[in-house]
Amino acid sequence: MSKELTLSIIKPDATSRNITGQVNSIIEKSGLKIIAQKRIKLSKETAGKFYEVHRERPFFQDLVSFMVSGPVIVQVLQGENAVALYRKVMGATNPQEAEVGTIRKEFALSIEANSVHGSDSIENAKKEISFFFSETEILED
Ligand code: IDP
Ligand code: MG
Repeated sequence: MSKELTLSIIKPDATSRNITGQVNSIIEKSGLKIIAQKRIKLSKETAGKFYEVHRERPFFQDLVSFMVSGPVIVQVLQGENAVALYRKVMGATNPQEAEVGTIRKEFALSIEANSVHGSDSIENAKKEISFFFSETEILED
């Protein structure tokens, strides 16, 4: 049934260009529902913790600096197969490889400044949602 949840982040390259609404429009047209959303400024510590799995990757420091360079919108999306569906709606990590109509193809500036984050598994979605939201902030349909 349509109870799966995933975590989305609209990244600083998108908030700085004032295209939050355009990103949300693609999300909503895909059938996903934004059931929680807030605009926050990440600290280096929080961004580093969130991207912990990438700590040893060469791009880690740059990624953290980018993620704290401006506000982000953290969101909970609900829908049938929300995790896999949102990965499809986002498009490939590298926008040059992303399919037409995906958020990253439409808006991403580079492989790093690629406009959105989406959880990559149901297990990680649960962890990532609770990283940013308390239960009382999430109103499921
Ligand atoms: P994903 O966001 O598509 O799941 P991940 O491999 O989990 O991609 O990487 C997390 C984020 O790190 C990417 O969205 C992107 O912002 C950044 N990133 C990934 N690969 C590179 C790279 O090769 N160079 C610079 N930044 C990268
Ligand atoms: Mg990832």
